[in-house]
Amino acid sequence: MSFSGTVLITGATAGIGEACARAFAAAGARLVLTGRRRERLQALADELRQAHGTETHLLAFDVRDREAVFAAVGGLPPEWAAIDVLVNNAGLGRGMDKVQAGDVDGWDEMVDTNVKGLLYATRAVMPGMVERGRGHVINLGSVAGHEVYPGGAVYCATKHAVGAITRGLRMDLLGTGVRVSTVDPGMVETEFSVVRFHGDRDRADKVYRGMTPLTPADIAETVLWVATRPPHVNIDEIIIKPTDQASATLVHRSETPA
Ligand code: NDP
Ligand code: 8X3
Repeated sequence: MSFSGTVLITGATAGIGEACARAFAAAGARLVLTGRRRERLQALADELRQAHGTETHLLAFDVRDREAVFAAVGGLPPEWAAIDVLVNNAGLGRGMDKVQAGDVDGWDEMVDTNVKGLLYATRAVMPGMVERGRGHVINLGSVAGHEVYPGGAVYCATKHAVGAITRGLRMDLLGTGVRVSTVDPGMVETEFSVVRFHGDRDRADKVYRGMTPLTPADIAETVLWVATRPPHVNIDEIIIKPTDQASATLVHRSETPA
């Protein structure tokens, strides 16, 4: 698959966003890479330049910071301002406590990042796409946007919101030529579970024990495929799960986790 446009990826410092950067770079894209950890953005940019000659522009900001998002996108130099694809990937889960014992700071983090951050990035990029009469917003939803599981009420609510925003945005953009899609993975082994469990690597490892999860590259390949359909084709949503996962809670494991 080849792609010659400019792609802005939120959360390109790890996991699925980083894999999307690699996939789009290999396909020939120019990349605006964003995330809070600037040194990781720089290392990725260096790697992609060496591997594919990829041109990159780096923006380190927190998607929860509304002013920072609008300043970063609004301040793009003219040669980087025309974004063809926005990959709204930055996101996280925090904890798996029951609501009645929930960590309220974690709720704020999830809602502010997964819902409000996604909206800020979309609002900042969208006017240019509408003006040019083309563009593509690809959101990272989740199986958690289709199902709910114990201890996941707030995370699942944010991903249900991503689904609602995706569908509403597609209606709002009807007739503009701008496409809107969501790619909704099940279990993908990234830093997601380490972040969810506040750095508890052993607990994070247990999430994937005895089963074969998806890789970030599996999802990146799907995102690239969605972006490279002909302009008259809009892939609305794709749910992609490991073969070992039948639902958010039903996972086949070859051994019982300790
Ligand atoms: P990772 O933790 O590996 O990566 C998350 C990325 O999001 C990092 O690049 C991080 O960058 C960025 N990010 C988080 N918070 C912020 C913030 N406030 N501002 C800017 N960037 C931020 O997780 P994944 O790659 O797994 O997750 C990517 C997306 O995929 C998320 O939306 C997640 O909900 C979704 N998803 C993940 C699944 C999984 O099983 N892993 C399954 C389904 C969906 P930095 O910390 O440098 O800012
Ligand atoms: C992340 C995967 O199953 O924890 O969206 O919801 S899950």
